[in-house]
Amino acid sequence: MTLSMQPAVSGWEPGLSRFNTHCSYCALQCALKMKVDTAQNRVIKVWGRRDFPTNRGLSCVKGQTAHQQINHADRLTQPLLREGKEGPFHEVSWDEALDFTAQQLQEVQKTHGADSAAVFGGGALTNEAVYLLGKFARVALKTRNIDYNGRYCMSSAAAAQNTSFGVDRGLNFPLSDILESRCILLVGANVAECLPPIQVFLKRAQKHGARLIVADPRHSKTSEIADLKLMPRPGTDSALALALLAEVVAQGGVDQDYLNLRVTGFDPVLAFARGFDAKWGEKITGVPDLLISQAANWLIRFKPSLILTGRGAEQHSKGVDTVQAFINLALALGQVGKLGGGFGTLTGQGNGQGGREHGQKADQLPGYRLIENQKDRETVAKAWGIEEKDLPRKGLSAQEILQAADTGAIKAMWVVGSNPAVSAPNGNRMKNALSNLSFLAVSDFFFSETCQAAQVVFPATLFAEEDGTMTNIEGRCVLRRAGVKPPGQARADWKVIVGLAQRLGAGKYFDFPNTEAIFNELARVTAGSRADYSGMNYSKLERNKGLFWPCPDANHAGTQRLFEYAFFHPDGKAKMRLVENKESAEMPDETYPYRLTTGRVLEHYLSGNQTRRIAPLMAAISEPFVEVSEKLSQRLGLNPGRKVTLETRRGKVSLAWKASAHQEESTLFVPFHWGGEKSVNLLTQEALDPVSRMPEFKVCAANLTQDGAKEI
Ligand SMILES: Nc1nc2c(c(=O)[nH]1)N[C@H]1C(S)=C(S)[C@@H](COP(=O)(O)OP(=O)(O)OC[C@H]3O[C@@H](n4cnc5c(=O)[nH]c(N)nc54)[C@H](O)[C@@H]3O)O[C@H]1N2
Ligand SMILES: Nc1nc2c(c(=O)[nH]1)N[C@H]1C(S)=C(S)[C@@H](COP(=O)(O)OP(=O)(O)OC[C@H]3O[C@@H](n4cnc5c(=O)[nH]c(N)nc54)[C@H](O)[C@@H]3O)O[C@H]1N2
Ligand code: SF4
Ligand SMILES: [Mo]
Repeated sequence: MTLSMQPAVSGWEPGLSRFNTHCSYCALQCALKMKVDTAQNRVIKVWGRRDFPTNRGLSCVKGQTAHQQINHADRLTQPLLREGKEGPFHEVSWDEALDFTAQQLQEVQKTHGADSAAVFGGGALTNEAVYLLGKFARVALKTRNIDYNGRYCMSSAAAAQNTSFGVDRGLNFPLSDILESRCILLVGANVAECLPPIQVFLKRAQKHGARLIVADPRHSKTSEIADLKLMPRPGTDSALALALLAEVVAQGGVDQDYLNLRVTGFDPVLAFARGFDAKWGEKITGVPDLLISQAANWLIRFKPSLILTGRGAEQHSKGVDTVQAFINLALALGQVGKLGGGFGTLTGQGNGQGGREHGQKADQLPGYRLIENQKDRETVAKAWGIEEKDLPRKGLSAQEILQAADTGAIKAMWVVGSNPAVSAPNGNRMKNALSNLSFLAVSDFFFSETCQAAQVVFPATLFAEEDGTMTNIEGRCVLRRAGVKPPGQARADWKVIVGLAQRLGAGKYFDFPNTEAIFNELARVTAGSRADYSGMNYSKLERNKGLFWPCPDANHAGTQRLFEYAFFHPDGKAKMRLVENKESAEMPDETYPYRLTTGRVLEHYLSGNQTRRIAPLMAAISEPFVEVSEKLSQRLGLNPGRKVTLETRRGKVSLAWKASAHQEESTLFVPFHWGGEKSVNLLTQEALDPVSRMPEFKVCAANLTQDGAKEI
């Protein structure tokens, strides 16, 4: 069973306490209640909270077992340090680890310049940690090079939404608005496994008569409930969007009144679309033209119609253009800003949304302010009490930071809440990049593959061990309360940031007694920005089951729906931008005839450093596999008992395989939650989107051969 609904909790028992929290994993941030055996400091039961509107009592198998991380035997409980980068790690005191790290960072910067030190953050960190990490990089470390793993995640969608809407909030409406939709097109999103409670919302919408269209080259668990399945070849979604728009135009589905009132730039986009049709779409995508016409027809007829994209559409070297093409479609249909209709992107990480709002992205300052905008620089510098000229400028993106480590331009790095040794593309090169650094520090609560390349490891606290806020898939900021004590010497990320800032001589800018004080500063600094949190505080968040931004003053109830009346551009209108269809960076050829794509399974989370340690999750799936279409497996005569070798221009991996009855024939799919020899990122490529700098995780040319005598 993937989802469970637990009974409401009542009563009080001696020796036990309860606390409200949110799940440690994905962007839904399901509200959970945990029961604690206080003497043992152990969570003994977990419930999904029925009173919370995003999950309504639901939680998935990861949330139900998230507490098993808390007392896990593998937890890091003491800072680790080693001589050089090869020797054994020793447990050391916090002072020793922090002193050593500060000294290493300073030495590298003295010799190679301020920007030779980099910070690599993550979308699982709280808003408080993210805000402080961005401030730390610019004010204490004085480097321009800070970026985070969200670059691998939401960056293409964020860039396209900014262009069209003037702002980027994954969903610009509360999740429950899905229940109002009459037609939903999901592109490259497997919500049944990745955001399971949304599957329940989709089913409920279908019960009310909504049609669900799923575009995915695989027969995913999500497409099982689809009313219409489109199976584009990986990397062809922009062509699908263009063909759909051409059909909407041809079928008279353009809402001209809406465009005249609310949109600019539509004439050239519609004129361009007239040069295409469903037949052309079929040629590029492999989706039968009749299905493309039918999908367009449903989007026109069954309104409100809603288009949602996931990483399948976005993690491409043309991800921004692809998302843009779907936004153009949603605007042409006249749906964005209407209840139950429009466009949205399904954010992935627990704080993927807040993670990019508050300053750990190379080009942004808190509140989505831009680091290259003079007025934004002045506002933030003033709020921080520094000179504008001392604020570093835009730095490198995540993948470019790793590339710079490989070439030697970056010499020292602090990774906080990411495991790029597993999750970055072109893994062999990334391993070199990490070991090439003269100094690497990693903050994590479990020893990760990235820790293996570190000289210092800081033991972090888990979600249930420290207060902090997260901003979920809807743009709702929620407060997570601590309910258990951290093990050993484990310390919250924000405290480590403060400790290092003090040692770098910037302590006065980092004088915070607790996370609430950090949040209050964050709220003040974002006043007047696009992601305005200035009307939020901890008690208000708790009373209101979270608050949607912008929330610009103490009496403001937060903004659930962003585009009801206006978009965020100065003229209040949305913009269409003409995008042409492009090929993927690597197309299949004779040597590499298939399209390798990658993604997720329900039971594991991202690089797997957390979920590969949880027994029930490992019992469900312990190994990666390659999913092959039944037709292809028959054509190649694959033997069910034997492994296969998957090869691309960057490497080879030997894997178990399974056949999928319905799957686009050229598609090979591998989940990426494993490191070492089984890591599919040994095969993926570094082609980056020119705007978002997103790597092309979702398609590269590959070959597949049967292994010799190796039994599974
Ligand atoms: N169980 C679980 N849940 C998670 C996560 C996890 O690791 N595990 N991670 C979280 C995070 S950070 C994220 S970003 C989200 C991601 O959530 P999703 O975007 O839903 O996840 P993926 O599995 O990466 O990709 C979704 C689908 O895209 C399809 N796909 C692949 N290539 C293409 C293509 O070229 N075009 C189209 N149309 N589809 C394609 C895949 O077959 C897959 O079914 O999930 C979040 N939730
Ligand atoms: N091939 C392929 N690769 C991909 C993707 C794909 O679809 N295909 N998807 C990409 C996407 S969408 C994403 S989001 C990235 C994610 O990739 P990663 O950044 O590697 O994600 P995680 O595995 O969550 O890594 C987080 C690490 O930090 C730790 N951690 C979690 N929370 C905290 C915290 O609060 N503090 C500290 N200090 N540590 C913490 C965890 O234990 C874990 O080791 O992967 C990307 N890589
Ligand atoms: S992993 Fe996501 S869907 Fe599952 S319980 Fe946690 S927040 Fe909810
Ligand atoms: Mo992600």
